[in-house]
Amino acid sequence: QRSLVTVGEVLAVLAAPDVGPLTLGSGLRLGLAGAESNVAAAVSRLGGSATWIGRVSDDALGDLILRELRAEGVTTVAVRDAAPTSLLLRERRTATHSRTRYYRTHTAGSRLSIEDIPEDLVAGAAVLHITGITPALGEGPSLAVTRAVDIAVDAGVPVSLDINYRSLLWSEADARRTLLPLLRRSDLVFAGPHEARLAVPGAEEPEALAKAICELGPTGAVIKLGVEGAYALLDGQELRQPAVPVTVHDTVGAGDAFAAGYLAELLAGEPPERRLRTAVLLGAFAVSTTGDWEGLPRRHELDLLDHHDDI
Ligand code: CKP
Ligand code: MG
Repeated sequence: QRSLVTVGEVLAVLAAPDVGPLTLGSGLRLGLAGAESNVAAAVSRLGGSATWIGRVSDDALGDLILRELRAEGVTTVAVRDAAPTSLLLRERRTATHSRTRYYRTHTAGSRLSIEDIPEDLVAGAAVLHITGITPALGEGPSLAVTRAVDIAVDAGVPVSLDINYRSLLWSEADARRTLLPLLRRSDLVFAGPHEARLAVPGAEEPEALAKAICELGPTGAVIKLGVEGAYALLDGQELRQPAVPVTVHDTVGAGDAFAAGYLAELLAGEPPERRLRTAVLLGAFAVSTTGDWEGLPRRHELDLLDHHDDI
């Protein structure tokens, strides 16, 4: 099977296990995160082939990142860099309010460059998946993503874009300016309503947002609606998929899980209805488990959330 190829940065997460302000001597749990690697790992767990391209630090954290991705069956195409791994600090300030801080400047991932993108690999991909996070990391990563899209478009490889707007990294105006040219050349776009409005201001409802996105070039737009499921416009065909009801534990990573569910079924040659169904199922796994991606299912576990009365 040809691979899903993605380009991004893996961060080390330092998550406070306790509620309240950080104190001297309080513990921090080490984890890994990153939208693109989340997608790659999730696709791999569903039996799809996934390849992650990026820069990782030349130290223990870099080793950990590569080891974990490889353990998940993801092919890694990584440049080792003397700069450190980016950090994401997650504080549980109150029981219901978490605070996130990035430490991701002058880091290995943010030094990604055009030369790090192997042409053959992208040209031979089943799909190139990119997100709005990598271009927000700086000029080098932004050019690298553009280069990957250039190669994909020239080779006829479909491009999938998750807008993934991060207000901590850049302004909406900067995001729009950089992401619109990428969106126009994408085939498939994933967005929450707010992210979609960022790309196509003026439209409000999911139907209008998807239509406006497709008028810019993509043949598919999938609007993620959280507890209301998803709305998709795919080759002019409208599809609606209700969410799977679960107890929400932690919503971070839900969007990546959703995209991965959709893309894994696309790689497997499944029809749109099935892609959307698996997408919302993966979103449900992500929100009802701890961690951004660790709780995502293997393919044989997919029906777990469908049959919760089973003993
Ligand atoms: O849109 P999502 O909640 O699915 O994305 C979560 C990821 O890469 C998370 O793993 C985090 O590290 C990040 O997005 C990010 O850079 O914000
Ligand atoms: Mg997202």
